[in-house]
Amino acid sequence: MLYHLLYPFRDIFGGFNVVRYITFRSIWAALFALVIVWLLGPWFIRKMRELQMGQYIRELGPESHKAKAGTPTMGGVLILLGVTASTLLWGRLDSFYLWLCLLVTLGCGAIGFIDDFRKAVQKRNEGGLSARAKLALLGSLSLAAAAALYLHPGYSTQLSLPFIKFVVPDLGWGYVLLAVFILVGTANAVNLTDGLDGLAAGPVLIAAATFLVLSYVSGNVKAASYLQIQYIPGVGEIAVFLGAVVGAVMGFLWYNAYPAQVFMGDTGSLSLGGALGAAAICTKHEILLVLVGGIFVVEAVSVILQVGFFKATHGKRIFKMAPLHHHFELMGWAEPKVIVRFWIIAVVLALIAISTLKLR
Ligand code: 57M
Repeated sequence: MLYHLLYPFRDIFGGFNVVRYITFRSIWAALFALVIVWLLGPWFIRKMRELQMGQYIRELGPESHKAKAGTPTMGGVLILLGVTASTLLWGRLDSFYLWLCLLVTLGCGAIGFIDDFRKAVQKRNEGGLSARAKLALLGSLSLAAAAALYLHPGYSTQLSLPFIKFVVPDLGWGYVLLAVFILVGTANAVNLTDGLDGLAAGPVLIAAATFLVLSYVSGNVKAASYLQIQYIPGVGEIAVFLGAVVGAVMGFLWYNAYPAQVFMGDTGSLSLGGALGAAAICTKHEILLVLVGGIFVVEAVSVILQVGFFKATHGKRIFKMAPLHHHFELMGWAEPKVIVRFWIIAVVLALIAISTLKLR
């Protein structure tokens, strides 16, 4: 909004010219979102305690998790507030990609909120939306977003492959199906990862920062042609949205760091997963998301393998418990050790992903 308010007056006051730059607005979007979440955090946590919107803990979980019962949840509301306010303030409101990312994030957040709210009201972990209802809602939202992208003039249905420069298969309408799979898959994978303090927030922050860089270069004609990646006019603007995500998640992590004072709930995990999926498809770095979000992929695959093996063998397990973070906990690693090691792996994966821009 500031862009539209200040830029027209750059001839009267030269300083207003600065709002032209995506880099400047991305940094301030991050700082603004961080301050909002950081300032509202204590009030929100107090309010959720008063309303008794606390977490219910599953019986079969690791013993150490029982002490977390009653921790305020739905911190995702705070994250969404920070992301939305900051994106609207610092973003260009005539950007299609910016609106697409923001609406997917808010839509996934709304689905998560219904789930969290029902669990909180019914005061049990199984009281939320059924898995099927959640999947149907996420699928419909993703289909709407994918169709909007498909119909957007100039948006290509070609798939960029990391390491390979000259093979860019055109998926045509099949791209819509791929985009739905990516959006639903990422939202669910981040949700599964969100089982230890800061375990989802850390890698989301790292992945959003990585996509911030990728969106900037994909939307910059010189950088894109230098790196020989697809140039997507206008996509650079989602760097501002991703700046807001980075800032809001940092502000949230302040309170979600071990020992957590608040959990993000499905409101947070589904919306942040949706945000990363949307960023990956808008920037045409769909396949690279597997690397950037490698932690989420491994967590989701651990669940698929565990459940599949469990069913096939009538009760045998590959891991001590799935998702994977529970396996390490049950091996005796302290919770902060699992969390920080997963963060380190997320940073390594992000660095490798960025380096693939030159490995072509
Ligand atoms: C939700 N939610 C956390 C919190 C957070 C198919 C199956 C593998 C599904 C999976 C599942 O339901 N996963 C998705 C994970 C829960 O956190 C809440 O949920 C929100 C995210 N959706 O924001 O509101 C618990 O996680 C802990 N937590 C923290 N710190 C945080 O910052 O400590 C969360 C955030 C919280 C808290 O304890 O209560 C969750 O794990 O429930 N199911 C599972 O994950 C279960 N796995 C399982 O049953 N595995 C079996 C199967 C696959 C054969 C096995 O391996 O034997 C585990 N869930 C729990 N304990 N709690 C089992 C053990």
